[in-house]
Amino acid sequence: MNLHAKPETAFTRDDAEVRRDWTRDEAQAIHDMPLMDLLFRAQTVHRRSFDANRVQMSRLLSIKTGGCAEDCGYCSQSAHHDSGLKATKLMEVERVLSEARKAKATGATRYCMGAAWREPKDRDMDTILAMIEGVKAMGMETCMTLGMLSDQQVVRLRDAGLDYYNHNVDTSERFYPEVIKTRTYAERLDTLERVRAAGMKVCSGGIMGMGEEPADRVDMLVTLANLSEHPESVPINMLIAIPGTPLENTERIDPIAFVRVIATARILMPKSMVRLSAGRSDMSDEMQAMCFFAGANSIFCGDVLLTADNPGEDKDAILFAKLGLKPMELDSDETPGAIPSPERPACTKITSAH
Ligand code: SAM
Ligand code: DTB
Ligand code: SF4
Repeated sequence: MNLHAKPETAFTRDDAEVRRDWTRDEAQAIHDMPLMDLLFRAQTVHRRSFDANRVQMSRLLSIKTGGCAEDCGYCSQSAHHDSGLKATKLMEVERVLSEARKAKATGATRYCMGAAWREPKDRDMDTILAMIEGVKAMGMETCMTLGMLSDQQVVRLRDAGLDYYNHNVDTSERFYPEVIKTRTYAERLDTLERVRAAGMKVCSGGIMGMGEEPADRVDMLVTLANLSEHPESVPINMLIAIPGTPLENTERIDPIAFVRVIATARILMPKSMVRLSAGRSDMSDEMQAMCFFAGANSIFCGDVLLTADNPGEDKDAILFAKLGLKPMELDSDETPGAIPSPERPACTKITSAH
């Protein structure tokens, strides 16, 4: 037996290409590879396009919380579930800008504003546009997630300078109706195409651990990888099981199964930012380190996501120091918009922790 043999399955010619013709069998075979081969291949793909020690930092703000008409089974903000969350009105522009200023001071390079809407009402659009213009003027990238959009709304958001629109497919087409009944998968894809056609960058991913099968995770990634262009940003969330929602008692996804999804996303979409999104508060340092090794290169920083907990600056600073990770800065060639700055911590008060 040759102990030094290279695992043939770990290398393919195609890994340098951005492909949009993945078959589900190919993707499933990648997902199911021996873990060491999968991680090695994902890391190899990752290093072709990115500095493997840099992580992009985004910050979230809920600009309109709760009372949402949709029935997404995971969500604390749906009016269909009793999560105990207090609904709020759309935030005032000045308050959003003051939060954005703080986020920038802690190093976030992208500011993501989320509203618990099925779709925005036209009467709210002027306020939304003022938020985009204000955040952009601070020199951060802007991202919004407002639900479905009409053609007219897409154009107004783009003209105000919105860089990214987040709209997740969430899971496979097959599993989707088990989680959400008030809108269809096709409606979700329509909005994504509308955003893309208007020339904005797309942020789209999903949630792992909602009771789906591994095949559903693969199908979701194939859907994203075969869109007309790959989403520039692919958030992979781990379900935060929220009391009062239909998914509150769902069994947690196995950490290695989650890492497989990250690695498969990296290989299928080699030039996209893969964001290790919701659920980090329930992940060990080791699990997060494996996710970064598998090709995740973006996180949400700060101690709150939209309504749920996130590790916060101090914990992330310690993790980054342990792993030797550094935040990405804007205006780099490294990503759709980020190069490393040598020393500056992002969203972090870097402490030395070994
Ligand atoms: N209402 C908009 C929409 O649904 O597109 C925007 C906000 S929504 C909260 C954004 C995304 O957050 C969802 O698509 C889902 O993927 C993720 N999310 C929401 N609740 C979550 C939870 N409990 N755990 C993990 N991810 C969650
Ligand atoms: C995404 O995929 N994850 C973020 C962002 N897009 C908008 C939201 C996570 C929400 C987690 C649950 C909460 O905070 O309520
Ligand atoms: Fe509403 Fe978005 Fe929550 Fe669904 S995920 S209930 S659309 S806020």
